[in-house]
Amino acid sequence: MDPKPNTVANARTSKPFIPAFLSVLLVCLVAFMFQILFFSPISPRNLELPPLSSFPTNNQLQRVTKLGEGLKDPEDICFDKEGTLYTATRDGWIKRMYRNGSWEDWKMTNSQTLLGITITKEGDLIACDSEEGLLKVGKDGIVVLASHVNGSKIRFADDVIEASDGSLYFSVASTKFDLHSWYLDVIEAKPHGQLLKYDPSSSETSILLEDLAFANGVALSRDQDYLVVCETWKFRCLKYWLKGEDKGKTEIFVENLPGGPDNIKLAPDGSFWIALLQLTSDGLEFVHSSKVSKHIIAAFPKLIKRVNGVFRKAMVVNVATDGKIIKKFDDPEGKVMTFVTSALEFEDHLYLGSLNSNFVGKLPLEDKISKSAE
Ligand SMILES: [Ca+2]
Repeated sequence: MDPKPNTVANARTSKPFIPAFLSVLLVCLVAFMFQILFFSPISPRNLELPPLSSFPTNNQLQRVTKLGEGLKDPEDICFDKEGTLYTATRDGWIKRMYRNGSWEDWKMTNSQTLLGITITKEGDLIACDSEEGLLKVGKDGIVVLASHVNGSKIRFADDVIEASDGSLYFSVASTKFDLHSWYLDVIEAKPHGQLLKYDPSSSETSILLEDLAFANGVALSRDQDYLVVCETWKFRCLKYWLKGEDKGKTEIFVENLPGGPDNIKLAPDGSFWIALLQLTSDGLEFVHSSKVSKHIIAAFPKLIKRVNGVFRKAMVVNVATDGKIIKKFDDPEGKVMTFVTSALEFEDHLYLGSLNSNFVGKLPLEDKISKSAE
């Protein structure tokens, strides 16, 4: 038997197979890309990421004690005048913790999309429902305060604060994407956010600012002369003047933050605590400068989870009124907390909300505790 003729024959018959195979592969690839680009939910722009932070990394957020273990994604927290802590959880409850540490399931809202909350001077709780708008939760039940603005449905209400005149200032993160696809707004990197005002005397809602880059946390300055609104994927917060000669004008409050600002809270000393989302996993920064990558990621939800860094770390910063970062606290490996969305200072402790923790974190602010002991 001579194997050579067979080998030659095989080689002859396999030759046309290679170009045919490559053509099929190429057609499949083109069809795949066409499918992804044509049906893509996003129309992306490139996103400039902030420079690396000069603040050293620490493990401060790994020192938290866990309050109310079993809570489902307590995104935001607030306190009433008596020092009772409130949080809205993903299962629709507004829950509260009394000073003695006991928890109560206070009100069932039947909403799985609650985000920012605040307590009014009347003692009602105002909640942002990212599907319904602005809710008032009080002794008399639950009322939708604002569901439309300029004839359009309010989508993705994110955070709210009450001014001393009773006005409610609140953010709309995105008029295009919903809570469950929030990361698409980040990778699309086009501004769809708004800052709104609800006037209780007229029950009217108006638009103060548009074209914000995922409008997120809102906070009032200590004198209530300006409002700060966070733009998550621009890594900055804006100052919107409410009083004085600059009333109605906007300027940058802080930029190049080492993460995307989520909720912002006024601290007792007049500075602000801001929770920073780690929007990109280490090594995947290139995704934000490649439109093709963005389309591919938008087509595969599992890839979104891989690129998004919020489930891997946590970070909060304390920012002075001049926009300088005073302190930064991290959980760099996400050992105890990830996806921290809120940091609220109350009686020398920082209370931390998260969209990926089943508790509220409580961190002692050692410098303040030792000062009050002096
Ligand atoms: Ca938020």
